[in-house]
Amino acid sequence: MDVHRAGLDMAQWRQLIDDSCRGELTEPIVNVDRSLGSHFDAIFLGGGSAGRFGAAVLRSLGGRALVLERWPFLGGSCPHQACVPHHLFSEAARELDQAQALAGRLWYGKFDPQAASVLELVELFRSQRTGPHAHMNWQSCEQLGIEFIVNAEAAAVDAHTVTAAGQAFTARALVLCTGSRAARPGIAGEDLPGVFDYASFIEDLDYEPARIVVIGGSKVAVEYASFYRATGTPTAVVSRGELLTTGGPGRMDDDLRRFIIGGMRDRDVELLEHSTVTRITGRDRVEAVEVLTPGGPRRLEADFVLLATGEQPNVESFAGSLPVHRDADGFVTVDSRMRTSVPDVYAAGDLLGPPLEMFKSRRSGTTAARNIMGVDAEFAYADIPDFLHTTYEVTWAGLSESEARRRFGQVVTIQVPPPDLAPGQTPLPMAEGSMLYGFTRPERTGFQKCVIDARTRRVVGIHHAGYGAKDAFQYLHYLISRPAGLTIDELGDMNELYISADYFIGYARLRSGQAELTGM
Ligand code: COM
Repeated sequence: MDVHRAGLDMAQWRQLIDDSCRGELTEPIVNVDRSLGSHFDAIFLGGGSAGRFGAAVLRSLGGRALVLERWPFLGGSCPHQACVPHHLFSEAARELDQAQALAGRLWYGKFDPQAASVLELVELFRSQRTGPHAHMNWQSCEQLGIEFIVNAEAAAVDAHTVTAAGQAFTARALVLCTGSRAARPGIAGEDLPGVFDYASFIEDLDYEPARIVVIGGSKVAVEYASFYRATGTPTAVVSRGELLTTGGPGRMDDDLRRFIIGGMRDRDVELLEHSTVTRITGRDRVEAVEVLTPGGPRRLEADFVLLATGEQPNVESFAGSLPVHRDADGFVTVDSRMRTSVPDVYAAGDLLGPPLEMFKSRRSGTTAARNIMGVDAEFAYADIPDFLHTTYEVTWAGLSESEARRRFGQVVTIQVPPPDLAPGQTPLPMAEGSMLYGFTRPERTGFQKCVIDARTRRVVGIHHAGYGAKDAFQYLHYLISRPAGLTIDELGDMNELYISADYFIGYARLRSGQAELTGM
């Protein structure tokens, strides 16, 4: 179907995408300016964030880009199975958490777990997800002028040639951005009905889970377990190591981690750390998960299991034709300009492995585009701002306290609640988003910490659990990572919009005049 210059509106895009997702429209949807031929400056193999943003920037720089995507929409897994549903569920988790905590108080009625349905939220997402999809296609077409073919399998023939929709297209450079998918851990019984990963959970769930086991110890495990439990469904997490230590201990501040893991325990999420799943059992559907825990074997009854055990790269469309170097987990390796080991072949997005975050996908795509267009650009993503959701929004950037102490020795922290008060002894950090908890359940208002190198007075780490601070971290991370850094004195000189979700500015001001910094 040729849609070039058809000027499809949002409703028409929704219709096309819906028809394709239902399998009623199987032909490729082609938005290519045929008058310009079939040669491009770059072809992006994959139309997720990396491909879409890369193509837009390549076009801004005067180049011609083609994006090829097997799904009928651009934007990739984010709006289909990953970030967007996750955010919907996390917002629901936060609302439900409050409804449970305040049940019978203020305007909250008795909490009715029967009324909070996992299935209903999944169905809501499924029924409406083509809205964002349509926006991606409409914006790419009408505002960004990106040429693309969606709803079509594509394959790399060599470093300059790709086939899609029964045709060959050539380019000066190829950008591989085919993404990743949930890895299967190889546990006996993992193919039973009722065993899902984050994608099949969205696609296939057709019953209301009554007992849930989540397998894994990383963000996905913690986030989905928090959501399931917030609906009132009994939920257990089985993790081989300590939760949230993926990427090495010290990646997340210990006090922040304790606050959020403790918060999950308080909300009756059963956490089995240092435990291994030996098998998943059941007949027509999963019935139990057998686990070896430090205290001996356990059998966890479950009618729903979520595998949250990592990702594997999608390499099928190029692995046979392009011998790009890959790491031990199969992810494509690139240099700081996103160049693979094969000349003129770049890679971007989740195909590069963790962190599987939006900023990395988009920026790696645009870095590749700039280099292809002769603009020298590098992108290092080792130092990142990061976040996750439990029933809280948890955000951090820079160094944990322990890592800062290791590197700088003399470190000062500003922490709320302060180390000498237990959560519950103070309603602080009561703030935007946690006022109701401040006056009803003070132990639930959140946690925050600012880590300062005492010698240079520079802020080297910021950590937050609460609501509404994530936005600030995008900018704070930039400020603290600049070569000049950000001193506590400069932070204390900013203008806070009281009572903002984090206290960093006000608390920095309380200490900024000190010649010899002390913590609080
Ligand atoms: C966001 C998708 S859901 S993209 O990054 O805008 O392409």
